[in-house]
Parts: sequence; structure tokens; C-alpha cells
Amino acid sequence: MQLIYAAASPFARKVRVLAAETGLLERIELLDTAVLPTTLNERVNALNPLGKIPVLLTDDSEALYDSRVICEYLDTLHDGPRLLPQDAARWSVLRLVALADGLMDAAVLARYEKAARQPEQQSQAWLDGQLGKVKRALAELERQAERLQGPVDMAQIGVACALGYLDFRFADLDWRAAHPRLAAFQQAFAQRASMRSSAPV
Ligand code: GSH
Repeated sequence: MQLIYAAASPFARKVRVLAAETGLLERIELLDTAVLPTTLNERVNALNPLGKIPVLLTDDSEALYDSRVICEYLDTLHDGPRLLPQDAARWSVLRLVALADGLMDAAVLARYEKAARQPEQQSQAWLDGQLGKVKRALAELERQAERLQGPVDMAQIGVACALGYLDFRFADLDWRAAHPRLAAFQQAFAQRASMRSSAPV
């Protein structure tokens, strides 16, 4: 398999962490690329018309996206405990995955506003709107922090990658100050080899 990814992408990091946690990483060739919503990346677009990464090319040369689909696919390829529970717990895990993905979506859009647009084009209202989503997602994750315990699952991976992205791009947000339970979760989860080897650059 091949994974089209960027080292800074929190969505691609989710896939890399899940692959490492499930012993699948050695079966995946990592292909680094750069993407921006303002620049067409022909190689990515040929595989995903949305022009977004991550994209996984399966051994059957099928292009899979987005990160949630790829994670679910990879979760069917290993013999260990499933990282997306198959019982009733599935729905609360998926909801946390959606919350973490939404946090990442908003943070990435805020990042693009600052990094991909000229200063005179940037909208403070847009930035405030996206960062408002980030803050509300953090508050909800803090409320649900007890769900981030126990054996590694997709929710823990998603939340850890979302928080890691905030540290990487929005360190000045100081999210730990008001979210002690999340901070404790992240401190422990970030020690995992899968997280250490996929730190954004
Ligand atoms: N829902 C997608 C997923 O879960 O994979 C989001 C992926 C995404 O937004 N990736 C960013 C991207 O490809 C990089 S972190 N941006 C390029 C663009 O928006 O055109």
C-alpha cells in the first residue's frame, strides 16, 4: 500500500498512528507531498478530486479517502483488537472521532486563512469563527475525557492528533490551561512510539 501524506497533516497523522498501532506501517510506503487549497496538486487530484490528503492506495490500486475511511479500512486488515469497536461502543467512539476531525478541520482552515492568504485578504471574523469551533470542541472533549481511557481506539488517536496539531500550529492558544483532563490524556498518549514517530514537522 502507499499513503500520500504530508508530515504536518493531522489527518494523515491519524492514519500513520493507527497503522503503527496495528502493526501495518511496514506494509505502507509513505509518499510525502504538499497540498494547499489554493494550488492544484495534480498527483493528489488524480487520486482524490477534492485534492486533499491523506489518500491510501490499496494493494488493488484503489484510492481511498478520507482519513476516516482509510482508518476504518486499515482496521479490517490486522488481527489485533479492533480500534473501532464493533459493539454498541462504536457510536460514541465515532462521535469522538467526528469531534476530533471537526476540531482539525476548523484549525486547518484557520491555518490556511493565515498561511495561504495575503494579510489584506484575511478575515478576522472567519478566524474567530473557526477558532470558536476549536474552543467549543475542546470544551466538549474535556467533558468527555473519561471516554479517552482504556485500550487504544480510534477516538484516542483522533483526539491526540487534533491536540498535537494545536501544539504545532496554535501553541499560543495554550489549550492545556483550561483543559486539565485533556492535558493529562495527551501527556500520556504522546509518549507512545506511534505518536513520537509521527510528530508534525
Ligand atoms: N476530511 C478530510 C480527511 O479526514 O482526510 C480532511 C483532509 C484535509 O483537510 N487535509 C488537508 C488538505 O489536504 C491537509 S491537513 N488540504 C488541501 C486542501 O484543502 O485543498
